[in-house]
Amino acid sequence: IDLSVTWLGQAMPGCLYNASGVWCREEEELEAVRASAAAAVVSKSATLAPRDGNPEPRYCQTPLGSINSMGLPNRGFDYYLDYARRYRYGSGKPLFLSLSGLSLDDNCAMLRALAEEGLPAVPEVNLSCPNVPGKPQLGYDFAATAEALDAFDAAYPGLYGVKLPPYFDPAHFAAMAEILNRHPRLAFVTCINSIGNGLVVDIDSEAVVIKPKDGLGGLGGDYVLPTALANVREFYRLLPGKDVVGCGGVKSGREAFMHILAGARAVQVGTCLYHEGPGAFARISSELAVLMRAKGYRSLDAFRGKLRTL
Ligand code: RRO
Repeated sequence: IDLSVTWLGQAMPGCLYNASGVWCREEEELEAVRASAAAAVVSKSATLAPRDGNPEPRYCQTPLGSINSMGLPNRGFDYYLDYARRYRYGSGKPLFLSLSGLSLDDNCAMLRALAEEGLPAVPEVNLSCPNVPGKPQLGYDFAATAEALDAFDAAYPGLYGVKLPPYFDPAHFAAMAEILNRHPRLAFVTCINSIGNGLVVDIDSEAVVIKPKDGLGGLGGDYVLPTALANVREFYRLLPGKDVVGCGGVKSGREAFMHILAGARAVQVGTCLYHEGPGAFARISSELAVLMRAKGYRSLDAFRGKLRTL
């Protein structure tokens, strides 16, 4: 069974890697992902300056997934740029740098700095951080997204991607696709970030489970799988010539298979990785291979995007 993927002109040894934010804030974590059965590595969303993030508790596991309001804790752009300078690209595992500037100027400054280095690292600009108090998600403001993508094109001469929030209406899929399709160097979209501003309630304490934003936070895990699949499938159809990276609710080979069937080129693991650690990549890969063998598929190309309708 061949789990390899050709993407961005490169052969990757598999299709799975970490979702940005999980196991990727410190160099040791990034290196643990690279050393695992993951096929690529993406770093924690960076701001220009380092940030401590929101007060704790700011992450909570539940029986159906997770809720977080981390608030963009990260080492600052220069830390991840320095990691990118020293990254072992020869391992065949692409490095993605997630960028989440607090302003359009900050995002463009990071993109220009990355471009000046001429590194093979690929930016994934985060248009969907739900957890900085007072900062709406860019991806829900279509005019601001259009303006941002024009500025990214001017700031960065290479291929790049964006991390999108979940959308819930066909009119929104169509409107966002029309904007994204104006940008040929926008090579991929990652769908989805967490479903923003959910509320988990603990009956025993009669309280919320995380401190920031009076308990509101981004949902991941089982809660989000159908929403993630809908976003992958819709953007796979609406963005010809671009790739879709699936993210949301992957905890076994079965969900990875579903994302690829819906059109995903590669698949990220978030909540499950947070709890299981980088050993999750070898487990999910072998489960995917077993499922493919049972179905008679020898490569991911054999079933990618082939989800049937009734
Ligand atoms: O750091 C966070 O709170 C965070 C970010 Br930047 C994001 O994009 N998605 C998320 O669930 N949490």
